Amino acid sequence: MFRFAPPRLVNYGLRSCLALSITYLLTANVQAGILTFDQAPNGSTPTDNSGLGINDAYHINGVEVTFGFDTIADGTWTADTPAIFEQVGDSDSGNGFQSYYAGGGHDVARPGASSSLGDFFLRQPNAIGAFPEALVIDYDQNISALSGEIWDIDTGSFPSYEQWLVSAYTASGALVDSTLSPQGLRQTDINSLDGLPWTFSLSGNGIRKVTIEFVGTTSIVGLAFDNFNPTAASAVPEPTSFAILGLGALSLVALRRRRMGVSSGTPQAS
Ligand SMILES: [Ca+2]
Ligand SMILES: [Ca+2]
Ligand SMILES: [Ca+2]
Ligand SMILES: [Ca+2]
Repeated sequence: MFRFAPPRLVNYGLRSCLALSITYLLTANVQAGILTFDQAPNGSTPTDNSGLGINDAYHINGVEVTFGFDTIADGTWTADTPAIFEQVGDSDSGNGFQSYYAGGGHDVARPGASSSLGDFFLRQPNAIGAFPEALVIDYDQNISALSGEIWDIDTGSFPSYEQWLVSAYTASGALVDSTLSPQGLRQTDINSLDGLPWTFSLSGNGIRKVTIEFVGTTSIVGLAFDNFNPTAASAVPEPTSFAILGLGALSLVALRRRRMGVSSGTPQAS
């Protein structure tokens, strides 16, 4: 014989389910945070070709993170010049890259690109040409992983090429991890990264600073930086996992209800 469980037990089950859902949503929100640069740190829409103040921190994934270019060759990675918000698809002379496969304009993803530039990305402070020392990314606390995208690593002056070195350091300047991009191919080469992202990821203990240095050979250089996950997490549950989690919680409630019905209403064999 089946009996409804007392309301208190049902409430407990629903509360557990709700708590699990809220925990999931909070966790997913934290893990999935990505800086698209489609908004300034204060939430406003950036202005094309304007600077991101070197002390204007984005607050994301529980950390504060700032961006700026190091132009002074003094042996220290110190941001001294603002990175620039570049508007995707605008036609002025301030831009981040040439979009050969998107029709020859600037700052537009190649049709079919798996990632999106959205409305804005960050670029170098000067026009396309000689590159500063590095883009420097500073954290207010230690983190253990990060990922991001550098777009359009190619070259308009083959056999010279664009290439980037991304490095992570501790607060005391010890190298934690680094990764080297591919060398840029002719942008007319279908296998080049013209209008496409190269995704990097770094991990290790005590990361407090990240640098992106130009290590290529061409003198016609632009950096297009976007979709930065400052504290990349490896295990972001999929919506299907959430559905399974929800089903599991509901099954638990049903099981408890059934047990309650059995123990209180049906004689047990012994
Ligand atoms: Ca963007
Ligand atoms: Ca310096
Ligand atoms: Ca522009
Ligand atoms: Ca290009």
